[in-house]
Amino acid sequence: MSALILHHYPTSPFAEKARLMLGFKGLSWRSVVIPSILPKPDLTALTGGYRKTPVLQVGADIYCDSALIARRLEAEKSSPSFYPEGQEFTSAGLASWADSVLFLHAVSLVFQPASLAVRFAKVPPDAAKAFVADRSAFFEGGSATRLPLELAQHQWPTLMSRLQTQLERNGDFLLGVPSIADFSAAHTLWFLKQTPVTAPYVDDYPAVLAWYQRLSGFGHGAASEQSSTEAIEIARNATPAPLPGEAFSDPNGFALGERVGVSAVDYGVDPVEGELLFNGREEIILRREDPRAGIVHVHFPRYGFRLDKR
Ligand SMILES: N[C@@H](CCC(=O)N[C@@H](CS)C(=O)NCC(=O)O)C(=O)O
Repeated sequence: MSALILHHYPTSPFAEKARLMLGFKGLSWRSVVIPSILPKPDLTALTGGYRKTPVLQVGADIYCDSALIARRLEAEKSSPSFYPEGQEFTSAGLASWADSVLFLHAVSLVFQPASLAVRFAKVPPDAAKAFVADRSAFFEGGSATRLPLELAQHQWPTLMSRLQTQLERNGDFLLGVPSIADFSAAHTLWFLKQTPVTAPYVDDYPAVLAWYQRLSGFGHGAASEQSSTEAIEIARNATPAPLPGEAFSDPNGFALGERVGVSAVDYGVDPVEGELLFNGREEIILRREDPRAGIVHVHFPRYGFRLDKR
């Protein structure tokens, strides 16, 4: 059986979501640390151009986006589940809202000057400048826009007060039992907790803080280090997993075998080109051949990713 390989870096909130998901499932995994800004030649040898963090690799199968990584981990180990029975729409819907709306509030709060000054205190000025430039370009061409700081500050107390009230009345987790919604909200709070400037956005709400600590308590599972060149070698020597069997007809007429581009809708919209191998309700799979990684199957969530003819 192929190992689970997470391509990530320590300071990425969505990577923290993936690490906590691995911890919740009690899984062992290999850790490949990737750069936090472009270029990322070893990552894109596997993905074909997708540059966001995290990415999960299982042999020659590459899973982009934490929403699909959650589904792949669920397939790896179904219990405990991210999608409590009878709450499939609510858990995935709330997770998707938290990953976008809640997260973009935190991005504005974290990118405020006082917070950046602390985060970059030990980073050489050129590296800090390069990071800020990378992230400005990252939002070009997608549907998401950066929230003005004033609006994020204005709306944050509403979001946290609602969360605080629900947690006080309704138990330990958002849907009563743990679900993907908890992990999608927790990584945003983790992001804010990283410096004393933004930690009060969480700490001022005791029930929220206790819930966040409950989720952090799941830990990260058992990780061992791996180099990016070893990961590429693993892909090269592996055969992609059999495709899922699912009858689905594409509403826009995309046919299997067609050459397509797949890109995120919101931000970080760099397209990945390949042959459309699978097109289902939750997942799109492209086949691509890479000079270093060989034949790989690159998987994307359907929701939040668009298909274009090439
Ligand atoms: N929808 C994506 C969002 C991932 C995301 O925005 N990741 C950030 C880091 S937390 C990123 O890719 N930043 C740019 C980079 O790492 O190059 C997911 O759920 O995985």
